[in-house]
Amino acid sequence: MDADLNAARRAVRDCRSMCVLTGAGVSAESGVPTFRGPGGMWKNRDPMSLATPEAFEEDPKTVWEWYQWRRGLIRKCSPNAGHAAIARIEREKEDFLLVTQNVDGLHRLAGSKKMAEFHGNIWIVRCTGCGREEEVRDDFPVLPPRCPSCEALLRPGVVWFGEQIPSAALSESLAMLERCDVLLIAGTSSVVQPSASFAYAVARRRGTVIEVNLEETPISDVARYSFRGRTGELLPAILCA
Ligand code: BJW
Ligand code: ZN
Repeated sequence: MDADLNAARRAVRDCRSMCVLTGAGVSAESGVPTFRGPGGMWKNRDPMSLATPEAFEEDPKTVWEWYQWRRGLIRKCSPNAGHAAIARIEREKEDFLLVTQNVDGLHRLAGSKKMAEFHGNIWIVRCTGCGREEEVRDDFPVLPPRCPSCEALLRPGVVWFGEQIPSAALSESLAMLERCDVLLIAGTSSVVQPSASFAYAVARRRGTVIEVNLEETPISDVARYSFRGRTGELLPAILCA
């Protein structure tokens, strides 16, 4: 383990081009619930009735109640040592991209700038009628909220199952996967596509894949170094050597 930790640290230290992919586990120590696994939000909820365009069409109020509840939780959370370590390594690398599946905005609060928000952002709302987008931090007094310009329903600016990844985030990420020396994957169950395929793309061309997760995942065997533990401890250990 220690030898691997040193080797992973060296790989990070010596690389020119680095990509980091994060998931809900990175925000867990900040108090943001994950989706799957113990304590995950989907233990007693059906993802298909909350995170699909069909669910929103059928019952926008229930979907918005879930998002308003999550927005309330996230508002009280602050970035942790894992977010901070990722923000710090960005400043040391010539070529860097953080791809986050998280919609909570905590990476930005920690200081990350070179970032692709792969599944959108929970603070952005978009009009289903005129397409107008804006950042709204406050609670909506009435659910589901409606557009002040055209009265159509507003929706959260996140990516639901069956929807496309935002095109700029996708193209930036795919280009990075072609050239990065190191891909660090942290706190994701690696079951949601297309981000679950990142590890294979980099391993195929012999780039170094490093994983940090409490548990084994479908990509653990693909990673050159796969560490079991908390991102709040392991990310500073790997990135801030
Ligand atoms: C810790 C920790 C600690 C905890 N320290 N670790 C190819 C094959 C099959 C299906 C598909 C396919 N291509 C596309 C699909 C369909 C679908 C998909 O992938 N389905 C699979 C589930 C089967 N994908 C899509 O629809 C995507 N769109 C797309 O591909 O468009 C083109 C297309 C469409 C349709 C067909 C084909 C092509 C869009 C995916 C959108 C995902 N949206 C969600 C919810 C919306 C955002 C929100 O409300 O927040 O995004 S789903 C949910 O899962 C959320 C997350 O971002 C995402 C990933 O979850 P994540 O981050 O991995 O969290 P968890 O909870 O799963 O895991 C946490 C991990 O952390 C665990 O492993 C813990 O152990 C660990 N952990 N604490 C270290 N302290
Ligand atoms: Zn509108």
